[in-house]
Amino acid sequence: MGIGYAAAAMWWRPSPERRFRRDKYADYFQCIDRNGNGRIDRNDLGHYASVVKERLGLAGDSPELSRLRATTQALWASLTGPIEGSDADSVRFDELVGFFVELHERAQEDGALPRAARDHVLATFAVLDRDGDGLIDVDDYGVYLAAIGSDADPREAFAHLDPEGAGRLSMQTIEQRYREWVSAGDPAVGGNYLLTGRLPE
Ligand SMILES: [Ca+2]
Ligand SMILES: [Ca+2]
Repeated sequence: MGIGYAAAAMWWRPSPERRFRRDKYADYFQCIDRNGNGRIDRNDLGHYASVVKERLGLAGDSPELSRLRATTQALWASLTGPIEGSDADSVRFDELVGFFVELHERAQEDGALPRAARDHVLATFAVLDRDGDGLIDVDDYGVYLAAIGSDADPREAFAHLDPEGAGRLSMQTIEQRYREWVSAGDPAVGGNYLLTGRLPE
């Protein structure tokens, strides 16, 4: 009985670090659920691709647009693939939070990013790296933020990811920032900005 009570108290009153992580995951969900129907599915990622297409004036038959469609599709698959839900074609809020909580716990245990996290970070990197040259600059990042509907200032957010001012982020740096994004409970950590460009409210 005492254990049940303690578990319930923990659920209702999570530590500030846990609450902060959960709020981050929630903000990310809200950003990628572009049509706000409480599920992440193909339509949301299709919306992402159309915003980028319009913003950059990409022609319907351009290689940039094909690449964009392929990378957003892979990003969607990286989230729906490892999450077993009642409906394999979409991801609910609680499923996505569960996914990140598990990544966090597994990374705490053995320090390595689980396979599912690696797929998600690779897919995110490919979406960010529009020209496929293996580096992300502030313009790439700004396009991503606009397309997920984040109101963050890209320069300000980028500075948190790139404190030394190199101007470009490699896959290795993005992976490091992704680990921070998943696990940091301290708002001062730069990686908190990675997926949404901002701290949760
Ligand atoms: Ca949706
Ligand atoms: Ca690039």
